Amino acid sequence: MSLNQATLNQATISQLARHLEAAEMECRDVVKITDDYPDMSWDDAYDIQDAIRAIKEQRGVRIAGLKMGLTSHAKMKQMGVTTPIHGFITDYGSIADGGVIDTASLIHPKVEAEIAFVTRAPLSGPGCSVAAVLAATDFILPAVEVIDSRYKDFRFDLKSVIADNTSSARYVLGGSHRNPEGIDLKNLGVVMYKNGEMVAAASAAAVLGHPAQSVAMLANMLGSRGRHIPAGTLILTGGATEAISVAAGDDITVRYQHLGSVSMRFI
Ligand code: 0L1
Ligand code: MG
Repeated sequence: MSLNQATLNQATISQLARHLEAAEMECRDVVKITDDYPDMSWDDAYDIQDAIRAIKEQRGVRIAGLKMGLTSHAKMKQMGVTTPIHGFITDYGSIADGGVIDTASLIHPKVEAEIAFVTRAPLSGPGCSVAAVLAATDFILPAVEVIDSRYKDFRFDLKSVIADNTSSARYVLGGSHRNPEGIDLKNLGVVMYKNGEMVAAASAAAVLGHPAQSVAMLANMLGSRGRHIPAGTLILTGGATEAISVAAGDDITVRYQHLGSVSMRFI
């Protein structure tokens, strides 16, 4: 049996999806699921994430886009992994730029400064490249992702966090968008301020060397599961900065070279 082959049966996949989705909706933490299912495979982990997506869609939630996680080499090294992971974002996760985020609806939120892409043509892998992504990009825009692992103290392994939809919770998109042509996306600077103080700074190159590489990798990872990125998809490419913990009372502003700024307040 290949290491990636599913080991969990459908009933267990469904039960674990309900367990993690309920933890998100009820805003309570749980222990990582690999404690009870140490042999679960990568396919099992993505199957649980897909089952969570199906539960939400049945409830009327609209899937607003896709996300890549653990795309910075620093974060991959910290986690001891070499592969980024992917998940989805929802309509209810969207917060307006300058808006308010209620920490009572989250467990232990952290913010990450990201670059978002919107595609105008489908992308598929294997073999998807940065050039293909840039040719298929409608526009890019600044984004902040609010991650909120459902696992106690953010303690998890990679399979558990894939199943938990890569800690996806909220996101704020900036109001200005740009065609990437003519922008040195690779060297685009990003600075994050918390309550007026600079807490993180990065170049977009922190995201796999170039944020379009993150989209290419997403297309290639989806390709291995027989899927693709449709035209018109919003994609969060992963944190350029490290994830910064936030609590009620915190104001976050991120300034992006060429793309303006994004801000939010936590209550
Ligand atoms: O969006 C992300 O990079 C988060 C991926 C999951 C790991 C975490 O919760 O830190
Ligand atoms: Mg992220």
